[in-house]
Amino acid sequence: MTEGKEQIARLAEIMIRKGIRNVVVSPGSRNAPVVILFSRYTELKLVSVADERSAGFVALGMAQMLNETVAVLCTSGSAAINYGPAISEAYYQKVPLFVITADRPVEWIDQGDGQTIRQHNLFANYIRKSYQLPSDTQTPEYRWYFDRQVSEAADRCVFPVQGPVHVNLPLSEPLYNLDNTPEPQGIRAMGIAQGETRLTDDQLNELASLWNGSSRKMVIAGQLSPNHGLDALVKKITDDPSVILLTETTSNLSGDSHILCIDRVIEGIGSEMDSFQPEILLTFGGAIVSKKIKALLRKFRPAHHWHVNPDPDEFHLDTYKSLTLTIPLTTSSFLFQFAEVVKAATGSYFINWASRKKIRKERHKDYLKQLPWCDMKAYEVLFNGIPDGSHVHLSNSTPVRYAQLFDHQRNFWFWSNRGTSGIDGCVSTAAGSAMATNETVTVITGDIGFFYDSNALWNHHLTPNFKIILINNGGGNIFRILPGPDKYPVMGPFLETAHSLHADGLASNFGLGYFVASDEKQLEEVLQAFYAESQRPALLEIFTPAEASAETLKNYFKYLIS
Ligand SMILES: Cc1ncc(C[n+]2csc(CCOP(=O)(O)OP(=O)(O)O)c2C)c(N)n1
Ligand SMILES: [Mg+2]
Repeated sequence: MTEGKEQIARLAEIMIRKGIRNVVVSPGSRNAPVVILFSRYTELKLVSVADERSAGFVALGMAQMLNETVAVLCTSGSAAINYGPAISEAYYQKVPLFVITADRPVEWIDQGDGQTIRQHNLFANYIRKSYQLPSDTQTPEYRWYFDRQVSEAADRCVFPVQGPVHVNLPLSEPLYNLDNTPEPQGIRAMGIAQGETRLTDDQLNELASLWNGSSRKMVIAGQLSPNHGLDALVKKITDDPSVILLTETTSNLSGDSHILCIDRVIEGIGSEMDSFQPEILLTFGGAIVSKKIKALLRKFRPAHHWHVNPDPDEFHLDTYKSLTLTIPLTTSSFLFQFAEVVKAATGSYFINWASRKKIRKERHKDYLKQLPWCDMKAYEVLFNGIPDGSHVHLSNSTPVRYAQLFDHQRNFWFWSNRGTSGIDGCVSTAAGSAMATNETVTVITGDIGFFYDSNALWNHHLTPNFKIILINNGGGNIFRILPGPDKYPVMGPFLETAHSLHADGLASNFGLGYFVASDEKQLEEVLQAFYAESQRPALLEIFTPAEASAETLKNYFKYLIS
């Protein structure tokens, strides 16, 4: 047997050829040889995050911001399972993660060795594909197999759609005899040709004829990464009196004519659907936050619903129970083709929506004038005070919902873990994002989400452009807002999980600048100092009253329709 771990060097070289530059590493013995050999490659930047759950989300945030594959690397056993939450988020949000888990050779699984579990295909339901690599590359056959598997794994992170891929890497002992690791010879990294799918002319003409002949068309843009540059294409299709475009902050589309605050506009619309029901619904992008629009369109179904989605794992994604056609193209590829054939129609459909939007905007403004100190008031101040051009991560649960109630005429880029809507990695994801850019990255989080993911702070790589805004309303306020839970006495301890924790101790333990506000005036004053902190990451804790916050939001929707 030759010495060293030649396969690790092969793995590193293929990853580099595939453009993987960042590896988020969690400590362990089985993966130690990988860490040691990877560190010899200047092309690979290793980032250390001890907690694998947080590490997975840090990598997710980096991958999103860089728009490229980021690797994570951990040891064997339960360490690997801790990647689960980030992997499922990356899967549903289509973010490329290259997940490397070190393992024992297959003959040693379930034989009483410590820190050993069945790792092969561990993330079966939430992975583009899993690869079990050979435990050595000593024969030409194994080298051929190894290179092929790793090449395919890296390509599957980005093709046909982006997502997480798992590479299980068995390593035999000795683990630390690495100095004689030979230079890998004859690496064969296969590639994949770039291409785009197009609709046939017949199919395109059929869609154009339906579209151009209809006077009521609705477009809903789901979550889109800020890197997409779709505004101009979208405008070509929506600049039309018979078309209305509904977006959310997380769609990252800009334009004054869109309906951005969906819930505000559609509240109470059911009885007037004659003027608002679309005949054709066109959707693209990822998750939609608004539960109200889903409920509305499931009830008042359009005659045609076309969903643009190239992901074969989500073949007929029928969110509105009205799907008639899946268009298996990327959003830009479809819009590019479609923009060539659409013609503006006449009609009052856009005007109907625009007038309703205007009326509701006035109601919104009136309501805000008389707001007491509460979560909604804090959001109003924040969205006026966060610096222009910032990246804003909206945590689950209510931060991402409050953000949909404001108009955001200012220039923000929005991110949110809406793949699985978990509260378990929102701060870590934003931390990873901030590491990958020089721009300001703010995460707005609730208290339960913050304390849940407090290991996000346990990280030597946190950057001073990273700003955490914590809305501490003493528990999961969402459970006071949702209709239902508040009727039951167990709501407080078991759902809201009410508490009186403060974050100052955590901030000081992890070396963050700490700022605090407990009313509107303090918040306005402190924001500037908070954003001026340039030496270290900063945490702004905003204390808000639980009961008033929930009541204000519930009353907001009543006020809109009164
Ligand atoms: C991993 C995970 N566990 C549980 C939930 C269910 N959940 C949704 S919101 C929430 C409470 C969030 O509270 P907080 O972060 O304080 O936000 P608030 O509702 O007060 O704004 C919980 C437990 C979840 N989304 N993800
Ligand atoms: Mg809370």
